[in-house]
Amino acid sequence: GSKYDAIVVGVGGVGSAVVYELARRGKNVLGLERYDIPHSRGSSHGQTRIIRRAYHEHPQYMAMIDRAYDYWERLEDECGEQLLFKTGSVAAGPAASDLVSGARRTCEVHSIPHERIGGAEASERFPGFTLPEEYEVVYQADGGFVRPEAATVAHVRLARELGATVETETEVTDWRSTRNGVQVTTENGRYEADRLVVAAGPWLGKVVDSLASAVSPERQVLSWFRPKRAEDFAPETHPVFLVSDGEDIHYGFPTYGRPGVKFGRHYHLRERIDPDGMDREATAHDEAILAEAAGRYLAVDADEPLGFETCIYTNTADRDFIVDTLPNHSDVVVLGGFSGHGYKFAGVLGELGAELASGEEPSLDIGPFAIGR
Ligand code: PYC
Repeated sequence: GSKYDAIVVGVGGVGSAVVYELARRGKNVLGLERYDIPHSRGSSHGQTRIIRRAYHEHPQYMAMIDRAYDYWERLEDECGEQLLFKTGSVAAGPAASDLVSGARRTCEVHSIPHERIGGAEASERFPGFTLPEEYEVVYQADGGFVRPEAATVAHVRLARELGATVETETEVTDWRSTRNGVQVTTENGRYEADRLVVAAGPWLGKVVDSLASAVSPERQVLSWFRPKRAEDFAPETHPVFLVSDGEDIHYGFPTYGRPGVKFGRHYHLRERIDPDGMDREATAHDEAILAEAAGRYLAVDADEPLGFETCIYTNTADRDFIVDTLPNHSDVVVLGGFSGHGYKFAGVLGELGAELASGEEPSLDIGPFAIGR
């Protein structure tokens, strides 16, 4: 068949953005997706993902977060749908916790407007919370959530309108570098391109053997709980939140896209899994630990969960991303290892992937995300 400028392996949260950004640059692009658009076996389902400026992880994400907000607003204009909801974000916990001290530090270093309030005051202002009184809370008004499934669908629709080809239910079984590009083998045939972009989420270590030990897929369980008073969890009323107990971080959202309050535990049980063999049912143990924590922090019926979903984090050793070309394969771009905090950047990662796959200088410093860091 014809030779593409680029083939993108994985058309999920990030891969769909790469396909769209390549199509916007006028490239002849093929996206290969093993499941459907969207699907719920990877890391970009469950209706909502947090976006926040109070980035406790590291100030190195700040340039990227500014770009992420710009990206979501642009994509909303292009697809005609609301994808970003600013609800405000809360980081709560002991003042000395990495979460709260990191959120505070990032806001101070980057002059981000924020408020510091106590746990009792936060629970008064946002009555969905039942936070410990002695907790410190960093509230930042620009925080909110984005809609992963809707954005994946929008990226693919817009990319197709620009001439991109996206094949679904098509598993990549092999790829190799050739003298003048790459050859990709699927169950349905072989394709050639100048460049390859791998955005395979938790399957990254399977698609790129040399990265198998750099990434560790982790089983993550999401839960939905019935609020005691629905109005306390409307997106106009309740912020997205992360709460540290000094050790673990829990997080959640106002009600959107599905009944109830979505709640999870960041680095849930630290279970390393095979994305093809993972148990996708929530166990009694999953349910018990999520219900206990939800009951601790939120005005919800913790004893009667409304439902669960499993999802996958793809963790690197330092929890920072991988955005790079493969050593000795400058025509192979890798985007992955988002370690449970990447989705908010999906569009920016799409831009960076498209730049690398077009031989352009990346528009942000990707040094911290180098494979060999
Ligand atoms: O990146 O904000 C985030 C987040 C919250 C829970 C998991 N990731």
